[in-house]
Amino acid sequence: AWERIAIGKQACVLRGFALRWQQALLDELTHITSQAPFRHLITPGGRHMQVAMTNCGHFGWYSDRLGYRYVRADPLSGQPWPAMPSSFIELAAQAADAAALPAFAPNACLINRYTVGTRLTLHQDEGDASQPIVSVSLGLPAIFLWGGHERGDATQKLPLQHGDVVVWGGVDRMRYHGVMPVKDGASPVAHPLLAGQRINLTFRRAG
Ligand code: MD5
Ligand code: FE
Repeated sequence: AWERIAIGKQACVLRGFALRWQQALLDELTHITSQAPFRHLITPGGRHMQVAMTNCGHFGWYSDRLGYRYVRADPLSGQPWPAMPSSFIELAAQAADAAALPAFAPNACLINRYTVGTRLTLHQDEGDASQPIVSVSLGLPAIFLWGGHERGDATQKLPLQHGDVVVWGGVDRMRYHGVMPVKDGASPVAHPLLAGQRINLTFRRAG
């Protein structure tokens, strides 16, 4: 059972929506991260990101001294990113349908790993704003910071738990957002990928 909570004109939280897929997601994540391991990317300013990242799908989000961009191959291996599993595509498409932002066909999935203490500072996502973003939370809970269209706008604190899915589209797609430092706790699910960690899948249309 899941529940839909509106958080904007074209944004909502689907509480528990991903629980039905959790076993498939974790099995696929084990495979993906064996091919394309988590790594700390470098910002254009030369700093290591606290969040460790990898990708699957036709395009992967990447950052180095040259800037942010989507790339077709993993610079670590020179190989294309692992394919996006059908369970990922299905979950993202069904979540977008449930959020009334239908016909979502993601070709990029950024996989973020937060260990205890890791945060993501307030930022705006670049990219094709005509397409929604679907975000899946697994493992440790986190507090999502949700702002407005200006960096200085007030932020709302939104608790996200294992299995929650958030969908952003249309007028809400370019709002500032971030993640508060992840707190220690027992992961709600026993799995090596989730012990003391939060994993977030961010589905987008790129390229
Ligand atoms: C996370 N990741 O929990 C979040 C989930 C990122 C990132 O922010 O850039 O990897 S995705 C949150 C998001 C995306 C697009 C728009 C909005 C939020 N929004 O308008 O609030 O690791
Ligand atoms: Fe973001």
